[in-house]
Amino acid sequence: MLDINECDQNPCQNSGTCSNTQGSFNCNCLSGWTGTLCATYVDECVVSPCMNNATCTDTEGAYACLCHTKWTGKNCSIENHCFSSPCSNNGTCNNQPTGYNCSCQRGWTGEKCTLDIDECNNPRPACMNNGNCTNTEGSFYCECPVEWEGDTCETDVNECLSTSAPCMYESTCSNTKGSYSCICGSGLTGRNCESDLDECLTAPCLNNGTCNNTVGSFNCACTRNWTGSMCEIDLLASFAPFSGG
Ligand SMILES: [Ca+2]
Ligand SMILES: [Ca+2]
Ligand SMILES: [Ca+2]
Repeated sequence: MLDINECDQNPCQNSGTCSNTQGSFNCNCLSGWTGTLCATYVDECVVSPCMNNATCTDTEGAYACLCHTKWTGKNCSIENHCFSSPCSNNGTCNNQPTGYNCSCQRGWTGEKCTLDIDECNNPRPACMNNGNCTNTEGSFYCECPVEWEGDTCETDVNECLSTSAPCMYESTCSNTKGSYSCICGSGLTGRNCESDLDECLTAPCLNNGTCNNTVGSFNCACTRNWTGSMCEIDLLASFAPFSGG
């Protein structure tokens, strides 16, 4: 016997799926629709799924419950212990079957997040690198040593980039973690190359020349017949061939 494939005519409505059978066909309806051809709309609210006097709103293929404040969950069947917003200082309330608990924001503790955490009294100091810690309600702040900066004094200050660069007389500045060092030019010494090196202490002037110390250098006042930066040149020897005889 010859079977007609009714599905060729798309008999199922509202996006129902058609399957052909011997002598007939079936429609498999999307949720929210029923009937042989999926032509009948189902109102999910008819069966009153929303509990505790909630308002039911029928939607296509589903429903939504608008719960009263003391109830929660898809069907408003779960008691909402968070309805009075019991967690302070922007803490998050977590509803539980027999009560609630609070997830507190940073800086707060206690059952209802009402207690300040004293960050300055922690075993691990809140301010790094010997910063001075001051506790405040819900937070804290640090006063950092000059070598460090940032909320918790965690960042090294690059002293070499400061407008008042510490290394003097154009000596080379090298930043380090928590400090800096200066590489002094010749004739200078001290942490910031601020001190002149007294070269005269090493008696650099030869042949009874007099040493004059200067900032960053020195010079020699030579005795008669000697010259050169260290009085090392004998004028008589140099010019002897040309001097009168
Ligand atoms: Ca605090
Ligand atoms: Ca530094
Ligand atoms: Ca000098």
